[in-house]
Amino acid sequence: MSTDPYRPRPEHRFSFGLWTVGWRGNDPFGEPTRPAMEPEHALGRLAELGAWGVSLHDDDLIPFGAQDASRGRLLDRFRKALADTGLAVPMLTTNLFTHPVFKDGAFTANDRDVRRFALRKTLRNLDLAAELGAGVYVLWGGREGAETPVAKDARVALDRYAEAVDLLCGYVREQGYDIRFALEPKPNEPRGDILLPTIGHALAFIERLAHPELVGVNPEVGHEQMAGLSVTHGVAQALWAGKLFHIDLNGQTGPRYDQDLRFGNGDVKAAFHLVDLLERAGYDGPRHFDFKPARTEDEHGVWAAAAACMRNYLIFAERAAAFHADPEVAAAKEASRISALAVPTLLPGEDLAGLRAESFDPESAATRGMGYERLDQLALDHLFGVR
Ligand SMILES: [Mn+2]
Repeated sequence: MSTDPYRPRPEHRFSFGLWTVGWRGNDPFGEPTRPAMEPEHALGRLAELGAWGVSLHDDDLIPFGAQDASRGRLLDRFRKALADTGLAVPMLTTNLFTHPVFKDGAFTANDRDVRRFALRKTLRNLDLAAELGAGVYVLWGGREGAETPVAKDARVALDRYAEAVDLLCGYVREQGYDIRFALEPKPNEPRGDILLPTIGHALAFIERLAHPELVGVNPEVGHEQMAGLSVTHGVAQALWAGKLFHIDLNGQTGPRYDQDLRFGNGDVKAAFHLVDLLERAGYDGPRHFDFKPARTEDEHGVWAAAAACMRNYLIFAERAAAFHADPEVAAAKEASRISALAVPTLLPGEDLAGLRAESFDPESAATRGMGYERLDQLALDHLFGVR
């Protein structure tokens, strides 16, 4: 029995995209720096490291355009590796971005036959998701966008986007699949501008669908930060709306290209507060890492990065728990009136007439300090491990 408190175990529900540890390091300026990795090898190493699940795009396992016979062989090998390792498959998704046919989008491509092909590709992979027991199906529309406003009327593109999601929800209901969809927002890259760019856009879109109960979000840490937004506020709103179906944990340093750093690299403070939020909210979905091990690394570096994602999550969770358990923090929270925010502004039995009749001295109220500087430093002291 290991005594390392940061050792990941399956009950932590850590999962990894097959495309993350399998990323070969190719970027827009350089060729791959690592050889291809067999999915079975990836599953074996992930299970050894303490991961619980693995997620995948259809094309991660079965090359685009593969014949039925080779598809069957690859799936058999994958099913055997799942049985051998005990890994779950909590999430599947469709690759609707790599092949040049998707250069103008998939569900929102101007070419109708491309849209119909994208639907067929997704329906086929939904059947596999159901067979593998995936409860979440992620829709990342990386190519659903444009480089110029003349390319498409975004209002019409959203009609087609909603039509596609409605058709997929209808299919899942008709088949009786226990699958929910999770939209993954991203502001840009690979398109100049992508539709549903933030968590907020996606949440608003969902409410206009035929089956909003079947659709939630899959926020990615770096994607919100690319838009210069607070990922904790965005994820908190998704939780508030009952829509956090899945999450992509990684790292990013501010608005720039999509870095997909390992979780804990990049904005450490935001990562710490995000874990605190997820743990306090009782989020019980997959803790999924969508990162790219730096292309400077060989395979040892890949596994070091994967292990570090899980280790960092557990460190943040432990540090956050220590922060909340600290009596000095409790006193500081009281001084900051943190719990007072949970008291309704108008209590039951009170009315607006009573509220309007109250007297209040804004000059004296304005002199009260909030104490956030002290509270924030206490959080940092815990994060730094000096308390
Ligand atoms: Mn990303």
